[in-house]
Amino acid sequence: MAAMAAHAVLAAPAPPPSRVSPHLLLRNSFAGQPLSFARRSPRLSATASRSLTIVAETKKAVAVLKGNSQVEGVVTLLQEDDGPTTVKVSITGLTPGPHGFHLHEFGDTTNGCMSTGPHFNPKNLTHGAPEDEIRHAGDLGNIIANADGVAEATIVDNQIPLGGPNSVIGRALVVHELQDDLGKGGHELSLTTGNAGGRLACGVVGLTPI
Ligand SMILES: [Cu+2]
Ligand SMILES: [Zn+2]
Repeated sequence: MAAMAAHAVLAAPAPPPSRVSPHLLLRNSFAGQPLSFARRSPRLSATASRSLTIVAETKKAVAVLKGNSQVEGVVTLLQEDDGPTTVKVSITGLTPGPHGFHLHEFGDTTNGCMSTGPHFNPKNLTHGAPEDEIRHAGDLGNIIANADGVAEATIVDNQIPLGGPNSVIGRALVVHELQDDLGKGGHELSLTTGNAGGRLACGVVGLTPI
C-alpha cells in the first residue's frame, strides 16, 4: 500500500524545489509533534502535504576487501539522510590485535592496495583518531582481531558520507598490518598514516541496494 501511494505521488507533477531541508519543513509544520515513520529509501510521510514528498533517504554501500594475503572481508556502509554513516566491518585472516582501518582517497586497485592513495583528506589536515577534531576524514581508527583473526566492528562516523561533495563512494577501505597510532606515536609517519604498516586488504566502496 505504502509503495503504491509513493508511486502515485511521485508520478504527480513535481512540486517546486525548496531550498529548505525536509527536516526544517517538518519541524516547522509539525512543531511539538513527534515524527515517527520508518526511515527507508525515499518515501513519503502519510501526514505530510504534497509539498513535502521525500522526507528520508537511505544510502547503502559495500566494499569487498581482498589483498595479497588471506586477509579478506566485507564492509557495509549505511547512511540515512545527512546523518552519520554506520560502517559494519567483518574481516578474517588477521593476526590477533589492533589493525589500522582507513578510508583511502582512490578506488583504484590497479596496483593492489598501493594505488588507493593516501587517507581520504578533503580538509587537508593531519592524521588523527576518529574522535579528534584534527584528523583525516578517512581516519577510522583501529579494528581489533580476536584470537581467531576475526575482526567484527561497527563504526559510526560523521566524515564519510555516501553522497555530496565529500562522498566516499568510489574510494577504498584499507585494513593494515599494524596498529594505527592515531597520530600520537611520535614516529615520522604518525601524522600521515599512523604508522600502521602494510596494506593487507582493500576494497572499493560501491553502492548496493538497500
Ligand atoms: Cu590506511
Ligand atoms: Zn589518516
